[in-house]
Parts: sequence; C-alpha cells; structure tokens
Amino acid sequence: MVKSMKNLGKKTLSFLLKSYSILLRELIDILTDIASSNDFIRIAYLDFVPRPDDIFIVTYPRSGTTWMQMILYQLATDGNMDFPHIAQVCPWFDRSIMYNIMDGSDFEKLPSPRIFKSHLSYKRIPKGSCKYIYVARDGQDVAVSYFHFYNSHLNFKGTFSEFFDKYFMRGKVQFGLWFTHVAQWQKHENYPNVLFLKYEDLVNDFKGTLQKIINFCGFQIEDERLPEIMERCSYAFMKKYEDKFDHISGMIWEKGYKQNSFIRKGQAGSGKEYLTNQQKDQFIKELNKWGLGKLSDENILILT
Ligand code: PPS
Repeated sequence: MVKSMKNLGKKTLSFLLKSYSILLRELIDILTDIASSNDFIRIAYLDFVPRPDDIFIVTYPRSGTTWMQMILYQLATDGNMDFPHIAQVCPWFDRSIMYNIMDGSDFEKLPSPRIFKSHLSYKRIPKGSCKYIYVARDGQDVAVSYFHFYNSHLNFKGTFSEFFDKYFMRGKVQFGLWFTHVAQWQKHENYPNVLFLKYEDLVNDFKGTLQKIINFCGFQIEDERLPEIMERCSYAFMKKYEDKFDHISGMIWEKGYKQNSFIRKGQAGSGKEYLTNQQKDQFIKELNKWGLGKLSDENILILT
C-alpha cells in the first residue's frame, strides 16, 4: 500500500515536471520567435545595406534552392569546388541572422556580387534595388521532398499522409504554408528586379533557363564555359559533392567542426609539448593538493 502510494507520488511529480518542461519550452519558442522577429527588423531596416548587384535566391524550402545556389556560384566565379560548404560562398541570409552566424557588418565584408539564399516571404525579404530570383516548384513534389527531409534531418517519424494532412497542408512546417509563399512572390513576378522561375523549367530546359538567369543577372559568360557550368550543376555532379550542400555538414562547418579530428593522435605525452612551465607548475601544485601522484623527470604522471 505504502509502496504504491510512493509510486503514485513519483508519477504525479514526474507528470508535473514534464508539463512544466513543456510549458517552459513553449514559452522559450514564443520568446525565440519574438527575438528573431526583432533581429529581422533590425537587419532588414537598420543594419543590412543592399547593394544593386546583390542577388537573393528565394524559395519555399525543397524547391531547388541549393541547385540555384550552385548555378549562381558557377556563374559568378570560376566555379572551383574548394569551398568547405556552399553556405560560405552563398550564405543563407535568414538562418545566419536567426542563429547569429552573421549580421549586417559580416555581410558588408562579402565581395560583390553577394549571393544570398533565403526562404523569406515577400513581406519579410529586405527590399532594395538588388535582384531576386524566386524558384517555385510543384507543391505536391515539394511536399514529398519536404517529407523526406523531415524524416532524414528533423527526426519526423510519421507517414507521408500524416505529414501531408496534418503539417504541410496546414502550413505547420518550417516557413509556413506553401500556397501563401508562392502566391505572395508570384504577385511580384513582373517586377523588373524579380526573375520568377520554376524548378520544372530547370529540369526540362536547363540550358534555356540558365540563359535566362545569365541575362537577368547581366553576367558575361564565354560560350566555352557553358558545358563545364552545366556539368557542375548536374544532379550527378552535385550528388558527388553532397557534403558541400547538405544542411547538416553546413551546421558542422558553421560551428567550426573539423572532420577526422576526433580520433586524434593516439599517443602519450602531448601534455609535455603543449603546457607552459607555469601551467605545469600549476598542475603539479594541484596534483599534490589532491594527493594523486607526482610527475617524473620526463614529465610523466605516476599515480600513487
Ligand atoms: S532546401 O532544404 O530548402 O535547401 O532544399 P532545396 O535545395 O530547395 O531542394 C532540394 C531538392 O532539390 C533537388 N536538387 C536537384 N534537382 C535536380 N538537379 C540538381 N542538380 C539538384 N540539386 C538539388 C534535390 O534532389 C531535392 O529534391 P528531391 O525531390 O527531394 O530529390
């Protein structure tokens, strides 16, 4: 009887703590939303100074953003693949702000023409005399691609139908409702500084669409370079370099993580190379205090 009362008490306490954690998390989400919205206002209206030759690639997620990043990188540079991640040469504007990776002054240091990726709605994108390339993709295909992305990158465990009915069609996914996003941007498709493209046109007529992009941006591209650019923007080429495009490797790159550095040297004695005499003295003092051992003349720890 006493044992079951105790269990009941533990369960109630656990339930209360769980509810409290959920409440706190929701509160944090609301506060984070407010903070990021403030950041956007600050960047869009105070800190970020658009340049006439800036190019914004704007899309609803999973609509061909990365493909367009690669196309513009190839057109604007010699197209070498030495960059660690595409975000280095074509930063994700909104994410950089949201996660404090870059701000207006960091953007200022980028060479012209600056090329940004963004999923912002027409309302939220910083306005200026710069160029905007919007890529729209059939919402049904977007839903499928987004489902796989939620599954592989965001730990979504449900079925496609669940994702489609409960989340995608209700706009309960990152960057909201597909219909609103596309409709808002489509209203401005005839603006002279907006190029409104379709993912399907890139698939069916890559060469023609590439030419539209070149003309719109005013790039001077020698005809001889076109085959190489087309090859580098192909699915097969980009798949081969997938790490340079994947969001996960992008996040790792942003945090300064170095690959193949976890199993480092596997030898004893690095301390001798790295610690200064002062640091060694400090370590010995502490070692004595704890009575743990002593250092040999070769600076090797002998545990006592
Ligand atoms: S994200 O997460 O918003 O940045 O995704 P995004 O880059 O917009 O879209 C990902 C889809 O684009 C496809 N993709 C390509 N298709 C054809 N050719 C090339 N070179 C290419 N590069 C990326 C990618 O495969 C995703 O679509 P799905 O349908 O999932 O394959």
